[in-house]
Order: sequence, then structure tokens, then C-alpha cells
Amino acid sequence: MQLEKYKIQSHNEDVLAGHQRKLAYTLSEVENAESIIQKLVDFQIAIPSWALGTGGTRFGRFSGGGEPRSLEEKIEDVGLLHSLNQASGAISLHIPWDIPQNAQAIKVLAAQHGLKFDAVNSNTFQDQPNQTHSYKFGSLQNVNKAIRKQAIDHNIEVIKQGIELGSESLTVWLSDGSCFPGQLNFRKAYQNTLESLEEIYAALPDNWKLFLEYKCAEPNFYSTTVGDWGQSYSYVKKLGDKAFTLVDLGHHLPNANIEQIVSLLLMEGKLGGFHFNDSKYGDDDLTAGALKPYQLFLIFNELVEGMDARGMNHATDLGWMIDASHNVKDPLEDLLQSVEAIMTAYAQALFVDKKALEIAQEENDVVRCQEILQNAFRTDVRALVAEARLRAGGALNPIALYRNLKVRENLIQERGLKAVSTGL
Ligand SMILES: [Mn+2]
Repeated sequence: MQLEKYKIQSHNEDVLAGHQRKLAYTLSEVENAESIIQKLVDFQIAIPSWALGTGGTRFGRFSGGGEPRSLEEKIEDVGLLHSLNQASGAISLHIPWDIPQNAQAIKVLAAQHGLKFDAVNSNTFQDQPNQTHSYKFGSLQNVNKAIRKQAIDHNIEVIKQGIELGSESLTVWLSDGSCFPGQLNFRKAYQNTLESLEEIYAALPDNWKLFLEYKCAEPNFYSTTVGDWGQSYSYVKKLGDKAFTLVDLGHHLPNANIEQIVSLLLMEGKLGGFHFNDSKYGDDDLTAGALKPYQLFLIFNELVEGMDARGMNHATDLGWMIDASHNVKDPLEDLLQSVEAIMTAYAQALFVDKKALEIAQEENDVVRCQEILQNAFRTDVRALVAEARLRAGGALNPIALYRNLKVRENLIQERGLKAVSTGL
């Protein structure tokens, strides 16, 4: 399904007066509004191919119908999102769930929707049909060299697929670890993993980055071989200049200070990318900002401060991606909500009075520090986010338009109620 431009324009005309009223007020409150709007226009968040179908849990999966049945249809869905919000201009593929039959044709299709290919993701956390060796006891860490070799070869194959598509980064997330004390020699598991990563790293083209994602637990419940940011940092530091740590918000122990982690990784020049989601208990993969919007803002505050300190380009120097999957929402509506929450937190962070904050910090004026941060967080910047969308050619209210146009109903008609997305 394609969204014609005139439908977006006509929706925008319908709600323009209300938008302009809110915008006028926000402009009177936010001095640097113009520069915030421009930064929002430039900011793009990649959509993972596995978030387009209904996410399941280990207990069940309740498909909402009209899910994309092929890579082509996944690209179509991200194209739909992008035409609505003009902020989802990239797709992140998961190999082998999304191996293109014809890379050139897929590239052309993506370009027609204004999409680029973000990081490609390898998968050694499942066994694939016809695979020689099993990853039951880990992949890159495995005590068996032949199994490690198979996992290394898979990652190199993913890099090759990515090159074909014009991607420039590989994300490695390992489920490697152990479920019981004594099962693993931690040091040997680390060394095997490092050696394996070194072989993968050696296959990276010069202009590529390798992102090493960490996770505290699950599916292994005693130890994880890349378990936290310190462990990831220790690997990527040894690998070289093209290797970075990737932060997934849901991959921390409860109450971890993620904003501090982000700040220090940026300081070390080793923060590479981000996976957005929200959680209450563990890796819940809920909609970004659904539970802890203040934490999301605090993270963005450190991102903006840290990137500016290093003279980095906010839009292009880090990889931004959503990593969430849903059982009870329409996945496309959910992704629109996530992107909106991310944009809002980013806009609020851009509104923080950094000079005043620095002075207050130097004077140990703790009360003033809190006032400055919370003033930015409590300022309603939604009109700036909407204005950025409007200027970029998107819809003022993407979810309302999505519902008015009955997009899901159309997709169900086109693809069927029982269509199940490949992947999760
Ligand atoms: Mn992730």
C-alpha cells in the first residue's frame, strides 16, 4: 500500500489551524526553536525489519493481520511509516530472516520509498534449518572450534549481504553465556569470543563499523559473555577503531543508570549505536517512552551534551534504531509512537540551557541543576516535533491519519488476516 501525497496534504490542511496555535505558543517559550526544528528534520531512526509483525512471547503470539509476508512488504511498511513521519528513513535487516533474493531490486525498491539500509544484524542465537552445528552452548564463545568457525562465517556472510545493499555497519548481539554455575570457564569464553570477533572484524570494509551489543541476561540466566557495557567496551577497545559498543535500553539490570553509561562511552569514543525501547522488568521491548519518558530525556540530554563535546553530527555519527516488538498493539502504530517519543525527548534535550547548567554544576547549585533539567523536560515541545514533520512533508498527526485512512484494514485486505511476518 502506498500513501499518496495529497492525502497527507489534505490531512495537514484539516488540522493546520490547531497546530499553528500550539506552535505560536511554543515559539514564544523556546528561544532556539528554529535550530531544534532543523535538527529534528535531519534526525532519522531506523526501523528493524522484525518489528513490523506482531511480537510474540514464549507463551504465544497473537497476529493482528496484514503482516508483511516478505522483505518487499517489510520495506513497503517502513516506507509507509516514513511517508507519515519523515523520520523513519532507514531499515535494519536481520540475516537470515531477511536475505534478499535480488539485492539490486531490493535496493531500488527501498530507494523508491526514500529508505536506506541501516546496520545489518547477524543471528547466532538460533539454529537455522540445515545448519551443521548447533548453537545450543553458544556461538562465538563455543568450546568447539568448528562451531565458532560456523558462527564467524555467518557474520562474514552478513557483512557481504550488507555490502550489496549499501549498509555500513554490522550489529552483533550474542546470546552466548551459561545457565548454571560451573558450566563455563568465564575467561576461556571471553577469549574464544574475542578471537572470533577479531576474525569478523578483519572482514569489515574500511568504511564499516562493528557494533557489539550487550545484554545482562536472557536467554542465558547465569552469565552472559557480553553482559554489560564494561564487557562490551573491553572487547571493542581491543578490536580497533571500527568497533563500538551498542546500547539497548532494555538490556540492563533494573535501575541501571543508562545516562551515565552513555556519557562515559561517548567520552571514550566508543558509543556506536542505540536500540530504543522501554521496560519495567527486563527486556520487555515496550514502546519507547511508554513508561519512563524522563529517563529517555535524561539519556538524550547526555547524548546531546556528549556528542556536542566531541563535535559529532547528531544525525549521522551514531546508529539510531528502535528495537521493540509487540503483542497487543498494531506494530505500525506502535512504531509511530516510539519515533514520536524519541523525537520529543531529543527536542527537550536540545532545549536544555547548557550554559546555565554548567554554571550551576560549577557552583554546586543542586536545586538549580534540577530546575534546569526539569524545565526542559516539562516544556511541551510536541508542536516543534509536528512542525519538523510538516516541513519534511510528513503528517501533522501520523496516527490519526493512519487510522482515518484505515491502513491496517487495507493491509489485511491485501495480505490476509493470517499473514505472519517472517522472523520472530
Ligand atoms: Mn537490541
